[in-house]
Amino acid sequence: MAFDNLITEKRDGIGVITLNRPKVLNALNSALMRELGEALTAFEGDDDVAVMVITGSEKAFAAGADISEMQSKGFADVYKEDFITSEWEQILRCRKPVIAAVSGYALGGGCELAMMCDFILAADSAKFGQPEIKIGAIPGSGGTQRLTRFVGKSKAMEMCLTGRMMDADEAERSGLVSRVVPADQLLDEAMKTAGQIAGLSRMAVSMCKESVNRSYETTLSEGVLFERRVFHSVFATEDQKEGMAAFVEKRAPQWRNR
Ligand code: CO8
Repeated sequence: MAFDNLITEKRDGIGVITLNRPKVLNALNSALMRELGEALTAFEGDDDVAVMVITGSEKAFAAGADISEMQSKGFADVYKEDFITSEWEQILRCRKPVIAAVSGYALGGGCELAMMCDFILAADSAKFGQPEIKIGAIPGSGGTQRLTRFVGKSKAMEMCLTGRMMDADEAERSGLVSRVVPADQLLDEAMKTAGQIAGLSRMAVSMCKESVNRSYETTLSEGVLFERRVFHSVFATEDQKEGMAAFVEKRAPQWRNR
């Protein structure tokens, strides 16, 4: 796959997508987001890929939606093209896990993009924020909603109302990121974590992802019921038979992804 604004690579069952507009700190313009959607769709349909990693540069994961591209749009333009939902949310349609590996700035749409991934691994240099308020706007792709669920109302409200950035330690303390690693080890750590997941049953991984995500959409009792039904369903898979047999026989499982 050749793109103008991304670099993609496939390695050991992992599809890596590197946002690549370094001159503008990976500002997310519509061309980049269209390409990101295409790359995710291609990896999603590729049997050689089990897990995806989205990353940026050392200085920026992404410094937000491209302000130069947005500045002259009017209400009718953004309303008619339903600016930002469809293309930008392609990531939410992936059934394979998607990991965000964030170094440097993840601001505005960059922070929102990271939060749409299944989890965020952060370099110690990472800085998260929703600074749209400083340019007379508000977050437009889930920032007010997802950030609030990650870090709670008080912190999310302060960040969205002031536009202040959160460093990697605060992000880890607040539950926004799963782990912080030294900047020079970020991609290696992301690949290692992705590799662990890629070595598991794809059926189980996908069903597990679906169950965790359900917790965001429903009540606790409905979510637990959903989980139990999915848990029951794993007993219909060959991988559950294989995984449990391998444990009992003290050998490595041979996943069939069925
Ligand atoms: N859009 C366009 N260009 C940008 C952006 C951006 N978001 N961010 C940085 N750039 C450009 C700069 O204009 C500059 O270009 P040039 O060299 O031609 O002048 C270049 O990148 C380097 O930037 P700086 O010189 O400013 O670098 P600094 O290290 O001094 O500062 C900052 C880095 C703090 C990140 C600063 O660039 C900044 O504040 N950027 C804007 C951050 C921002 O406001 N982001 C929110 C944008 S609005 C948004 O995201 C709405 C989300 C809607 C939904 C999206 C769905 C996913």
